[in-house]
Amino acid sequence: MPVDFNGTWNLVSNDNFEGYMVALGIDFATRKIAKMLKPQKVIKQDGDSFHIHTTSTFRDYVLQFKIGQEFEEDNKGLDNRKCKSLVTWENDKLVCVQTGEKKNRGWTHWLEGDDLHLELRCENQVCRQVFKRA
Ligand code: VLZ
Repeated sequence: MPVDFNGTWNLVSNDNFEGYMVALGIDFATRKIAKMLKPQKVIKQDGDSFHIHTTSTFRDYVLQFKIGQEFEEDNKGLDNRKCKSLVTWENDKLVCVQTGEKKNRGWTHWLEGDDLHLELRCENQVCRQVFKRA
């Protein structure tokens, strides 16, 4: 049985989002706004299909994928760079590799107790986010 990520999750901590955004080339003005945000994630998981909606007062981002099926991701409203993304299970972690212009780009989701964790990686920067159930 895979882990169940279904639910609505509110950001409670956000370590080095600034470094992650700098690595992505997000401009100063956008970073100033973005780092104040407390995004919410709505995750819908049905078998191997996922729908992750990250919402905030500033911008929204929607990601839909199936485990093991590579897809083109446009990162619209983030850095707007296209990449090829592939999400797989690594034990109980959901691991995404985003292949493109930026080295070492990807993210990992996992559950720890009642918390949802997200590690966002780009080049030599790692951002660590923790979410609690809404
Ligand atoms: O999450 O890739 O859950 O896509 C932040 C929106 C969205 C706020 C961050 C605006 C998306 C930021 C992180 C403006 C620069 C992400 C994946 C894993 C799903």
